[in-house]
Amino acid sequence: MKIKMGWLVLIISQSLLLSACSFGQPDGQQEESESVTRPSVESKVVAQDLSIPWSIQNQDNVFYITQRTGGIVEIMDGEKSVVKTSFSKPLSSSPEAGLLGFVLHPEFKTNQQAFAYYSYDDSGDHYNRVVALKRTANEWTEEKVLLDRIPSGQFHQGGRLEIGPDDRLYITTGDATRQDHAQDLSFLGGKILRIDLDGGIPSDNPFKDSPVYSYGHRNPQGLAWNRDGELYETEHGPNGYDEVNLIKAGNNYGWPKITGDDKAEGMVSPLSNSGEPSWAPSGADFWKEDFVFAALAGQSVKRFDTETGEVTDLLKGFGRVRDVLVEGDTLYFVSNNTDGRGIPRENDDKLYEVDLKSVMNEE
Ligand SMILES: [Ca+2]
Repeated sequence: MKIKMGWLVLIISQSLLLSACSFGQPDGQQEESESVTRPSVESKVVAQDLSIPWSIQNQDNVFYITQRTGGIVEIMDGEKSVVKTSFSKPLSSSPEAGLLGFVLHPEFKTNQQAFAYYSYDDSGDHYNRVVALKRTANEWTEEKVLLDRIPSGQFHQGGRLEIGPDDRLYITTGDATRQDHAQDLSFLGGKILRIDLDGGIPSDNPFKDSPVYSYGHRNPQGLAWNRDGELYETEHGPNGYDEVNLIKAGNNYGWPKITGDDKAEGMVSPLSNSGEPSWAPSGADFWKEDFVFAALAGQSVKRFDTETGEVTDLLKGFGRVRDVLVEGDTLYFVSNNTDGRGIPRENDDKLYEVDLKSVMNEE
């Protein structure tokens, strides 16, 4: 189905205040109440009626957005179509699970390949896997499983995929609520993994014959490299204490031994943490020197100033935000109000576009 979309400027004439109950103890979700408030900046709606959108890619003026419930939304010239994903296992419907990360192959234009991270159920147990996909005429078809049996649990799936400046595939995995996995190099949970695009283990990985790049993570969510090729990450902490980390090969980021500003020998503390309030950070990107990231519980796009170490709100008032993409001075982001923990507005969820220079002028 194709839906013609014009450029819409979202105007909410009055702010609505609503309440939502909190949902048990899922990840970083301790919002006591949520409010639907006026957007803090002017924006354009690029696409709407998305079903729990998770990850944004853009190449040659086509957006590719995964939906956690399956399918990849393609948006070109304001036309939206949902392209079916054909996987070898049925998607898990656990909270936070499903079709998560997605990244196009660097040679996508010629080989039509991409990579995806999804959760599935198998004989009563739950796992995540990383697969290579191919875009055929009518669907995205799974071609090869690159990494399998990544632990999945009730919460903390990880799931972000990014291709680094070194043309390797980086993968974030959650501890799947089994905390001790994060410190155990023999488990794939609670890690940042790094593999070759064909699924092989790079010979310069920090641990021999292991995809583990860094460990001691609880639920890492966003990855982005700055202009110097340094890797920054966002991570969900326990009841607040969400983190921004500078990731280096072989480092131990401390979970579950240390959180917040705690220090311990052989472990790396975050560059910044949220303290008690929860950001529930997710996808990330760089705009110039600033690390920009989505916040779910924090209902905003946040900016980590790499010089001062300060985290501030870049924009808010759109509800929960799952992923961001920066292209030049333009920020794209997807809301996540249909994920069962937010308050969906009319035609949610949406892909928004914002001019970052105007945002900075308004500050
Ligand atoms: Ca940590």
